Amino acid sequence: MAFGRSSRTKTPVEPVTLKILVAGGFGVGKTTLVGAVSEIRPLRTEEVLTEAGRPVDDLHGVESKTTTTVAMDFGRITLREDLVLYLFGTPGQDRFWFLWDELAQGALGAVVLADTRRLEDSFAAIDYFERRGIPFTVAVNCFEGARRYPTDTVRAALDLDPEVELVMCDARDRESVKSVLVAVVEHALVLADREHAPVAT
Ligand SMILES: Nc1nc2c(ncn2[C@@H]2O[C@H](COP(=O)(O)OP(=O)(O)O)[C@@H](O)[C@H]2O)c(=O)[nH]1
Ligand SMILES: [Mg+2]
Repeated sequence: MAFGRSSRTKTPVEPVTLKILVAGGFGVGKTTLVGAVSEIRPLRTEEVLTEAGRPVDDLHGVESKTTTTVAMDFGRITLREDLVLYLFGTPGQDRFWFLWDELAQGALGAVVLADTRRLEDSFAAIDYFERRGIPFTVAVNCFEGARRYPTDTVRAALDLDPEVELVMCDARDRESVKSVLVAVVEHALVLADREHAPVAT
């Protein structure tokens, strides 16, 4: 097929696709986060959804949670026309940990969601990514009714390395989640760049 120069310039670029994991304890908001930004109907094994089609402001956090994700959440978001993220929510239940290694294959980075009322629920995910050298960003899902803490306090409680970013978010809010994802991608790319940079002599 012959294309003139002008038609070639109009050919859309194939977007780069990146894989991002979404982890954190049970009820921390992983399914909510993926659902808030996904352009495709999130694929879930839980079909009795509480959050879909229901006003978000009548929810009261974990207390209103009636379903759980058995396998995983999957979603897609186009951050820019040339950059598409595939989101994979990690299974929240301990007995599905064996799926993580499979999911982590080829992931650029991860979001670890945390709830300040139950920070310890995020330790396992943080340990997991630290041990495997997968870049991650911690996003505190600010549930209403949960006390707000200064980021330094949360960082100390999670024992985060100085280079790990910690951001605040609302997992129900598209723009908020988008900025978390941008932070994750930027952080992971900086680390990847550093790893591949020629060693200074
Ligand atoms: N108030 C409030 N509720 C939230 C927020 N994020 C999630 N939820 C609710 O908390 C419950 C657990 O969230 P879910 O996404 O299922 O958690 P997961 O187990 O990590 O997938 C659901 O009922 C959500 O609607 C939030 O930022 N604020
Ligand atoms: Mg879930």
